Amino acid sequence: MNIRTVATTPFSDQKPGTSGLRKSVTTFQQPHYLENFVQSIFDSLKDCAGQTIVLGGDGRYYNREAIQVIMKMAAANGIGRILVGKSGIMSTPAASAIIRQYKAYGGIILSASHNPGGPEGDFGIKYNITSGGPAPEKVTEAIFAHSQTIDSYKILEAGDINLDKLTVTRLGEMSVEVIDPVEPYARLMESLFDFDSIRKLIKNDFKLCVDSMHAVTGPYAKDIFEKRLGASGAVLNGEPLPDFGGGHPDPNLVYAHDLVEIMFGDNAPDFGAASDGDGDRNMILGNNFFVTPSDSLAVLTANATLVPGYQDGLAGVARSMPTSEAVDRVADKLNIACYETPTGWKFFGNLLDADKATLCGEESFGTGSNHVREKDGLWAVLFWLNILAARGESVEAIVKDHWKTYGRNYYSRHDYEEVDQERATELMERLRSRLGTMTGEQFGGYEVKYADDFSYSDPVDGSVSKNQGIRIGFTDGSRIVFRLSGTGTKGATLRLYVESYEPDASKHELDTQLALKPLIDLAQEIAQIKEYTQRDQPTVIT
Ligand code: VG1
Ligand code: CO
Repeated sequence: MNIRTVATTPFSDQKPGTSGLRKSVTTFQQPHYLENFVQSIFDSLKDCAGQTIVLGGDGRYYNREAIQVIMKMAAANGIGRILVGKSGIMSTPAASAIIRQYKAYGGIILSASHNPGGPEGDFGIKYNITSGGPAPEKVTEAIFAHSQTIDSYKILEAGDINLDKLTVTRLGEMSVEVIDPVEPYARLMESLFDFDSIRKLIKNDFKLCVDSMHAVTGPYAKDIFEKRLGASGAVLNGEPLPDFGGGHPDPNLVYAHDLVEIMFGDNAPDFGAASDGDGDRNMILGNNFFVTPSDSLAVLTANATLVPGYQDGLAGVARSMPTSEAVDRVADKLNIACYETPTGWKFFGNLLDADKATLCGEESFGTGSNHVREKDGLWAVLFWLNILAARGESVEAIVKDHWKTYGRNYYSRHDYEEVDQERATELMERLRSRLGTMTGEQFGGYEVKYADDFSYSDPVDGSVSKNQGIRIGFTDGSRIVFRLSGTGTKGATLRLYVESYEPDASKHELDTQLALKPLIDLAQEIAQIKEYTQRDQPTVIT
């Protein structure tokens, strides 16, 4: 076995963000860049010698090359076995499921999720722990610390492995198994949902359309919706492409335009959904109807006992801080706990492991449960289909009925992408400096009830995460939240989250942007967004 030790020097920018290390492909293509980070992962793992690691990615440009490098480095670092997805493909939730099913030590997932791909696009890498979940902050901090002192990495000199055949081979002493990344995931889904009733629903002329956006869910969606559930032709853009067909694999109303055109056109199907680059996000649409992710979490929670995998009820729910409080009202009624965590799925891991929460969600089109430790796009689609089959009503009717029962949380997120980093930081600093004196302050009809920079104490391990976003809450229950993205790769992205609560059912039909206009104007006044970002309009409104 020929292990080469290669001398290297640190890169200062290898600090993982909200979800792993994300950079442009060209950054990753610099000599030693990928290798330094991978070696830092292995160096920060204790007792990983001889263990099993799961490996795969969303199929974006540079996926295959990176996989070959990582496998050779794993072999040189004493890993016992690698389970790699066929063609290098593995969705994020499937990787989480496979880590758990095979009792692997951990996993390495190659994805920049919803960021564009291709030679000019982005690439990313994240490490998942034994539970199947994203590495918690103490692990990502250790990886970063190693990356800042690294002086060499180890790699096996060997030929490439054929990723396109299901085989078991060796790289040095390490076993390499190329596995089917779809089957174990599809079986898990069959164990949670009532496939028979969904199949019947589809047979009864219920039409659905699932947009995989030329990203990782294509093979999963074809297997589950077309093959197992009989919805032939339901999958749109189902071929994973290295550049996602030039698109932006972000399932929202702006980027999932193919689906939006179909669902808001004449003779629209009954149900539509889209997923992102790595398959952990979902957007749910009815015929001419958009379900906000925050409402989706609330509806799934309220209807969970209709689904076999959750028929005994939920231990609790959790949502990220900027996610609307719609689910809080359901938890209240069900008399179960509701946790508020910082943005990013890694903060749900402890709550799921400790069985404090069963369902979790984020406003950014992420929903999931304790079946894995990642958010799960197709799981959410199946959950909705199961509810639709059980209730026999339309998506719109179910959501409107939900509002009638719980009131409606009008909710929107405005993103200002690629703004100047320094100015965005200044905007946040200025807001931060005003927080101490804001409580009780009156802005037009709004009185500030609290203003803080969100800090989270994990109820399981006691770890504290500070500076997680600025919240300004008003006495009428409405809120505005500001934070800077931790996944962007160009300049800064400012996110403004706006929410108001309307209990009166006669006022549930307003256009969201109109209903929220007074608060959006107020956010502008308080944060001077236009002045700082030098933009008149947000880049994306969801
Ligand atoms: C965004 C979302 C966050 C999500 C994260 C990773 O982070 O807001 O809710 O967990 O992306 O999702 P940020 O820091 O840019 O706001 V994914 O599907 O990109 O792995
Ligand atoms: Co994603």
